[in-house]
Amino acid sequence: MSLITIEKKVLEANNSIADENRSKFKEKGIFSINLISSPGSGKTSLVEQTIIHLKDKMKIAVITGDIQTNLDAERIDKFGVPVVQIITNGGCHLDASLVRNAYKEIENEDIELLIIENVGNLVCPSEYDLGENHKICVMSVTEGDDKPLKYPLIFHHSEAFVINKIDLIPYLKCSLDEMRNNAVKVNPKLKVFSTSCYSCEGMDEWTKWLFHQCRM
Ligand SMILES: Nc1nc2c(ncn2[C@@H]2O[C@H](COP(=O)(O)OP(=O)(O)OP(=O)(O)O)[C@@H](O)[C@H]2O)c(=O)[nH]1
Ligand SMILES: [Mg+2]
Repeated sequence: MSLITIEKKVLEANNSIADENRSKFKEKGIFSINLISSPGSGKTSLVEQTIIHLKDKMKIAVITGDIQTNLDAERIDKFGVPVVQIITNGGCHLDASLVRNAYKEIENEDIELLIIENVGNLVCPSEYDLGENHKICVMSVTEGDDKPLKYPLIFHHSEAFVINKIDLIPYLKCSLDEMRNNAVKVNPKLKVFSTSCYSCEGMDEWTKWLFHQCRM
């Protein structure tokens, strides 16, 4: 009983900081997305491709979360965009106060699109509002087409679903249609993209949609 109360209080405190983040981002004209996936689905690869496709059209910054390393920030830094690494030291998700502190490092930058890469975890980050405009769920085809049904929460909360690594489909028993249908069964409003960060298939569609969301 008391555990439930504590959890509720933690989430309420988080939500109020998330609202502050959202107001600040709005005031600064920043559109933000929160990328959520299990480890290795391709979040950082998607961030890299998104920067390549959109950097001449808009000013992008990245906050990236990791349990232990700054390897993802090093990868993003090579693209010359402002990037802040949050190391959670074991924490399995980002929360709004971590994002608030990270944003202070880049608040003087001119930013139109803020990409927040969450810690690799398909479950815990789903519950934490960071103040983003959209949560985006990323899943790779190697994870299996039944996973949207098995991990529904993130699909309920997401605006879009990026199915990544479609270049690997010929080698797998995963059905792209089945994965898409299962996701839409959980959330009929979900916008679904299929991408490969290797061949760049689907990248134009994803980045055009994202650009449009930012300018709406
Ligand atoms: N075949 C294939 N491999 C990919 C694709 N996208 C990413 N990868 C590979 O998948 C591995 C993980 O990619 P990352 O971008 O590091 O994944 P991530 O989700 O950021 O990982 P964490 O931050 O550790 O959770 C790397 O070896 C990538 O090269 C893709 O579209 N196709
Ligand atoms: Mg990563």
